Order: sequence, then structure tokens, then C-alpha cells
Amino acid sequence: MLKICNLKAREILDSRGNPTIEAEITLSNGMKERASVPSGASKGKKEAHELRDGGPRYLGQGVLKAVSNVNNQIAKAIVGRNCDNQRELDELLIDLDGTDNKSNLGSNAILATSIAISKIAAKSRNIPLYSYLGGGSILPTPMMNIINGGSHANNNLDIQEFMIMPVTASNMCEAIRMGSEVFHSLKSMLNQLGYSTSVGDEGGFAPNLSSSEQALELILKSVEKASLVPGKDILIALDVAASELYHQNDYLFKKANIKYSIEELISYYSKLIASFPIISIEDPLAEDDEIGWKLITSELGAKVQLVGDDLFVTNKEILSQGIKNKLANSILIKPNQIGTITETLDTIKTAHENGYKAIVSHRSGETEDTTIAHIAVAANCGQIKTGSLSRSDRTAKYNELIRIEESLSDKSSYAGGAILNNFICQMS
Ligand code: 2PG
Ligand code: MG
Repeated sequence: MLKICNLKAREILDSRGNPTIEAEITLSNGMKERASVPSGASKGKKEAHELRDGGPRYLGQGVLKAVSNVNNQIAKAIVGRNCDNQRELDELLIDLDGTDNKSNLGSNAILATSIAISKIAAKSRNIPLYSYLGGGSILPTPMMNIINGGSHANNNLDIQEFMIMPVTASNMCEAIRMGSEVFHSLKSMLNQLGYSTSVGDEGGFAPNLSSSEQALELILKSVEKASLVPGKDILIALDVAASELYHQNDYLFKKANIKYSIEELISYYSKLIASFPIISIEDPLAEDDEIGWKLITSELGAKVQLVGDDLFVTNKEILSQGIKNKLANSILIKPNQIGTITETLDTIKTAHENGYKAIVSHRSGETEDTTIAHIAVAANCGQIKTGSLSRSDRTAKYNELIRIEESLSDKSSYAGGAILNNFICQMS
């Protein structure tokens, strides 16, 4: 049994140029692994606590306290232990922190350690991370965020993410090719129309368009231009990130200067899904708007995937409560919202046991770490959201999925449209 003989952390930069934490773990035989954690911009209130230093350094965003927690308290607890009982080690980290939201040591310090432990345990057994974490073999249908808005771009779109899902691809490589071809045809169309082709935080375009409908129309045209059929080959997923738009029981689409009541917003979504091949809407309502979530789930829950991100914050207890109250029908899974690998996998399990879909997700501030690609395959989630087809922080995950597909060879399958079969896409 190989023991952990060293654990150290350092401050590195994420894709937005903000500091984040990287942990490096070493085993007694000299094997090493590294893990780094991402960071969100539109965060749920109940997410585990990301520890930042404050003060003038890095505009308050430094993570030297979290680094020091790894190098001192956490290392003291972990060094000398066997690397391959993830649950036991994650529980030890949770106990060591001692708070409900990991605010003592920092979820960033804890998650960097938790991921590093899982990576080194897989390496020590000479198996890939996805095998170690669950052994699934389904390559996930990606939600590719090709137009960015909301708090991820300084353009005039209120909806945060306009994503495409290549559902008729025969495998992961083909799905990525289809997505990339649509991305490039959208780029040339924007260019021709005189719109900006510079990109937002997740590598999607961030043009100043006149409306969300125009964004959706441009996506459909770019799908056709790529010789694909919208509503058949490519479905659309949105992330409204509506917690950002919620003010005194109404929804203020500030950039468009439109105010919706809950009922008006839900009927706006009904119109959108009747006019465009939208199969999934994430955070259509705010995390605090339980009444709205109940209403939309009963009205639209059979037609489209309704994904709770800020609503559930990858937290098993919050998800269980939401399931009881019939909120949403799917959950977004972000390891840094909860803070350990074990809790992340437990939340996915709870979702699956209750017929909820689980979509593994990146954050808007990312690193080159590809762990989420492995989690998506390990737990057979069948869907992943990991940004656009540009920028290395996003393509690193797609590239890892290509490698995973290759390593599984004929044992793998691609989730494709089947994962969404229980929703009736209005347009298809
Ligand atoms: C989201 C995410 C990722 P952020 O809202 O789903 O796309 O954004 O990381 O900023 O919370
Ligand atoms: Mg979201």
C-alpha cells in the first residue's frame, strides 16, 4: 500500500487571470500528481466557501491562506496515510474543517487536495481516473457554450449561455467536430454581419445583438451553414443564470430593459421552446424563488430539462429537499460548489436514484485541470457542460474526452440524444 509522503500547494492563475490553488501530492514511491480548482462568477449563495485573502494583493483575490491551510493543517492530517480510500480521506478533510460550508480551511483548499488524492490513487493503481472514480463508459453529450452573455461577457445579452448539443454524433470525436464546425460557421456569419467575434469567459462569442431571439436565430443559421439540421442534429440548451436577474420577486433583464413577473417569465420560456429547438434550460428562475421553480417544473418539466445549478449547488441535502418539493428535473454538478470528490459523486448518485439527470460542469474561471471530464464518464452522467470550442481551459476537457474515448475503445458509447429522450423537444 502506497503512502502519501508529501502534500504542498501553490497559488497559480485561472483562465480569467485570477489566482487559484493547485495542490501537488507525492507518494512514497516518488509518484506525483497535481490538481487545481476553478472559480465561478455567477455563484449560488449556498456554495461551499471559497477562501480568498482580501487586502490589496491580487485585488483581494489571492489564495495564500488556502495554500497555507493545505501546507500546514491539511498536510499534517493527510501525510503518512494510504492514498486509496477516497471517502475516508474526504471525511477526514470535512471533519478537519469542521464547518457546514468549508469556510474554515476553504473549499478551494479542500477540493484541490481531494482531487489530487483521487488522481494519485488512480495513478498508483495504473488505471485512468474515470475508472478509479466509477468505471463508467458513456461519453457525455456536451453542452457547448457558443454565445456568452450575462455576467460572463460585457455585451447586451441577459441570458448567460447559449449552448449547442450535438445529439446525432456517433461518438465523442464526431460530437466535437460537429460543435467546432458550428462554432466556426457562427464566427464567419458574425463577421459577415459586422458583429464582434471576440469571446467571453467561456470561449463563446460575445456579440452585441438586439435580443436573445436573434442569438438563437444566428445559432440555427450557423447550424444549417455547417450542413447540419437544427432540432435534429443539434439541440439548444440555455443557462439563464436567473439568480442574477431576480429583484423583489420579479426578473429584471437589465441589458434588454424588460421586467418579467414569474408567470410572464415562464410564458416567455414557453414561447421560446415553441419557436426554437431548446431542450434544456438551466437556472430559469432564481435560487430563492421556490414558488417559481415549482410552477415551471409543473408546466414545462415534461417538455424540457430544467437544470438546478444555483438552486442545488451540488449539495445532496439541498437536492433531496428539492426533489421532495418537485423542483427541477436535473442538477448541474460542480465539484467546487461542494468541495470534495466523494460528496460530488454522492450528489450524482442521489440525482440518478431519483430520476434526475446530472450534468457535470466547469466554472467560468477554469484551469487546465480535466477532472470533470473523468467524473462525467466515471458516473455515466451522459452530459457535460464545459464551454465553447475555443480557449485551452475549455478545449482541455474536450481533448481529454477524446483521449478517454480512445482508451475505452469499443467499450465506450456516446450518450447522444438518447440521454434527453424523456423530454419532448417542441421543435423536433
Ligand atoms: C454556470 C457557470 C458555468 P459560473 O452558471 O453554470 O457556466 O458559471 O462558473 O460563473 O457560476
Ligand atoms: Mg449555471
